[in-house]
Amino acid sequence: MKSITRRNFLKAMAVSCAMLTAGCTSKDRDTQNGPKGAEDAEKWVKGVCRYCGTGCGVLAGVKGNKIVAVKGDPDCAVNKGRLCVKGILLPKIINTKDRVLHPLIKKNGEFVEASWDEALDLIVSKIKESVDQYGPDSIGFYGSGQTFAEETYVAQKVIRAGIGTNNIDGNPRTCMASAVAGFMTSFGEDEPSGTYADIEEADTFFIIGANPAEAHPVLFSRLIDRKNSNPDVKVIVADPRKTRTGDIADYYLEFIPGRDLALLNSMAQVIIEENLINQGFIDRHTEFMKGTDKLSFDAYKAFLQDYTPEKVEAVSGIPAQTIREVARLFAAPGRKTMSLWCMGLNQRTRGVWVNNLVHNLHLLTGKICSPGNSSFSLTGQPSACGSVRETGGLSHILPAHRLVANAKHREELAKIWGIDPARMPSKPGYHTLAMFKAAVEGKLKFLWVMCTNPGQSLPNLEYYRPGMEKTFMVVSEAYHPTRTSELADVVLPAALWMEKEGVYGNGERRTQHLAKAIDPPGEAKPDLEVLIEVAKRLGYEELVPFKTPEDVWKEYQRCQEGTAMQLASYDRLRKEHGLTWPVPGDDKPETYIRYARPWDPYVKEDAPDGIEFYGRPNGRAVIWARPQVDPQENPDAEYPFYLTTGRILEHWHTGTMTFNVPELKNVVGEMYVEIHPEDAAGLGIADGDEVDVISRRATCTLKAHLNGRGRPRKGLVYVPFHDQVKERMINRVLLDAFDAASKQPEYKVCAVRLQKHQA
Ligand SMILES: Nc1nc2c(c(=O)[nH]1)N[C@H]1C(S)=C(S)[C@@H](COP(=O)(O)OP(=O)(O)OC[C@H]3O[C@@H](n4cnc5c(=O)[nH]c(N)nc54)[C@H](O)[C@@H]3O)O[C@H]1N2
Ligand SMILES: Nc1nc2c(c(=O)[nH]1)N[C@H]1C(S)=C(S)[C@@H](COP(=O)(O)OP(=O)(O)OC[C@H]3O[C@@H](n4cnc5c(=O)[nH]c(N)nc54)[C@H](O)[C@@H]3O)O[C@H]1N2
Ligand code: SF4
Ligand SMILES: [Mo]
Repeated sequence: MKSITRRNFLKAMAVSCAMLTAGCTSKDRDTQNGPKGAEDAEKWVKGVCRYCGTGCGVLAGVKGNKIVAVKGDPDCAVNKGRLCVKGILLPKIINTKDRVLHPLIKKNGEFVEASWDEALDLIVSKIKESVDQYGPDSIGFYGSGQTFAEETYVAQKVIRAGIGTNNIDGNPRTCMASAVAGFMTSFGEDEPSGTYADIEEADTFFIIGANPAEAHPVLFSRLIDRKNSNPDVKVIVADPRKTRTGDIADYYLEFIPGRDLALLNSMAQVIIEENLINQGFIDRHTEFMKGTDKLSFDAYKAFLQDYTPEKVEAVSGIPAQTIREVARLFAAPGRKTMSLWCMGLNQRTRGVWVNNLVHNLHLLTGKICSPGNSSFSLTGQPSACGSVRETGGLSHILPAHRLVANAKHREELAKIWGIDPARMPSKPGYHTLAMFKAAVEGKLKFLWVMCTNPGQSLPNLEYYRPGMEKTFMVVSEAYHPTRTSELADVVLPAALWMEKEGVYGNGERRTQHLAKAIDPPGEAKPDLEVLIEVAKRLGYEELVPFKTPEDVWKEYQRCQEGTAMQLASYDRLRKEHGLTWPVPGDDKPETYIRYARPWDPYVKEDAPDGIEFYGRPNGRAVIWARPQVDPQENPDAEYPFYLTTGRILEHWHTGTMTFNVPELKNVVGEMYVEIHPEDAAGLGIADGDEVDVISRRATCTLKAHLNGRGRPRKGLVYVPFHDQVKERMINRVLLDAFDAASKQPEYKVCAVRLQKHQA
């Protein structure tokens, strides 16, 4: 047995502290004693946590028309009974004083209660008026990775086949678009090949641009369990700011924001130089490309010569020796490697490229498509995959991973929908920032926002908020006022989590059913009912022949026929605790690993090694030559600091839900700016001082945190974006540059100046 060195002891302490700070319940407490309030429950209803893309299964304890407790579903493979603090406290989001209970219409600048009839009549007349006067492209719908699959499916059908525009987009554009385009360009199909089950198989974890200790806590607790159970498990964390995730790392790579393309290329350079590649895998399953051109392996090798560890040390700030060591560990023969990333890579003007570069490392080493070998993009929202990427909730995609620009795909859908294919608009619609820009410019006349809060979550808010105010805007919301609903013309009260039935799809391709547990308060209605009612009033009855969510699901399943994305039936989803697609029939099992036999039924029987990237015309995945390109805005003499933004464990996005939970609000009641102690000293700033964070766009005033739970490198400051108070709404400060391919905004990097606030 190894003796416990001081270093190992400290590491073990860090692991157990991280587990606690991740705020996860232990399995035992949850399943045996039950959470507080459990003894009052008359029945338990199966659902899924409302928050992150981990997709923990929950059981909601119901008494009368109240949820009195929530516990982790012990039979759900994701969490096996575990929940993090936010999950456990879910009942508190339901009965709060700021729930919207009746439709509201703004009259002379004031919101007044209205009947549903009045609100819907107004909406329908506005849509008709806009289409008549300005054409279908004057209408926009902005949706969410937090609605149910059925809701987005119906919304996109009505917008496309009814109104006749592809102007439907949603917050996954701000979140997952670069990951989608990364998967599409590397593998020809969206969504990861592996599942969370790879966590229990992997030996090396490469976590880059993600903080799962706070953003995917239950997954992080699985990773810690894996690490604790096997001393050979190693964790590499690459992030410009040391987080609670970085605290458990064996290798922590701190670097200059935006310079990770160079890091990833350098790891590839070492892997090839030291012959740690899997030549057979490369020969049989990959091809090399740069731009639109094919490349030879030799040309790719030559491209990488700009990225030797010494050159990249100079660019990124990571020591050359560390780059070599982590590249060797990543590629070590006989070890299984899982990469995990999230917004640190996606929210970048080179988000797609940097996604490609992670996939490259797995393809070069053949560490993909077998248990524990996984290039795994973490998904943010509970149903960004299930409800948006899969149902066609973005302006360029159609249901079941089809494309707007593909005439055959449009025809297939027109046939299922029983409409003339000519009614399917062929031009992709506005992506998120283009849609809100069109509002500013007065080109968008009618905007429907559902289950998202762009008045707080878009970047460069000083520019976009006036557009929301000017455009006739309908906001379907559970709470009022929010930073978006305050700008609305009509607010529609939405039924919340467990007040309606529907399906979520999490980040590992797991489709999960949520049963209705209680009735919504007041006159609040499920978004699906409202969408169907508006469609009917617009005269599109034939498009919405649905009485229940299950009716919608059945039609949606027809859209999946003939694709590699088949989802389980409602009957099965009701009974089982989530299934990872493809599930090509009610008698068929779920799929653990895609593109590989024996799991994936779509791989040809005679595929070499049982592997086929069938999304690509030649069955080969692409290894991309992508150069380091810096972010859009970098520090200079006037704005000498990098600013990055993100999340903390206790709060969810715009805080509408979590600030209603006293236990969470009491831990962190307002957002702050993390500053490196030396930078702070240089500016005469002490811990707790008020600091102005100033960009070319706006100024925020926030309390300084030195040595907080996140410790940014020198020259970098960090602000969580959960605060609703205007002076602390950091998105006013951010720029709205976006990736040219994915159109995802660069929330992660811009330049700011700091000064101690003068009252
Ligand atoms: N508690 C909580 N959990 C959540 C959410 C929430 O609001 N609250 N939201 C959910 C959603 S929708 C999402 S998308 C996920 C997001 O989950 P994550 O992406 O894990 O969380 P973030 O805090 O946005 O950003 C992760 C890290 O990116 C780093 N980063 C900044 N710049 C760079 C860079 O140039 N390169 C690299 N490699 N990293 C960089 C930041 O320092 C930060 O630590 O979380 C989900 N889970
Ligand atoms: N600075 C900065 N900005 C960011 C990011 C970042 O990292 N940094 N990340 C971006 C990312 S990844 C994301 S995903 C977005 C998230 O940004 P948003 O989607 O704007 O934020 P949420 O607070 O999740 O908004 C969801 C809204 O839906 C409401 N709601 C809840 N349930 C229901 C329902 O059933 N029906 C209806 N109609 N409404 C409901 C909630 O009250 C809430 O107001 O933020 C983006 N913005
Ligand atoms: S890890 Fe995510 S899905 Fe699981 S309980 Fe926490 S917030 Fe909910
Ligand atoms: Mo997200």
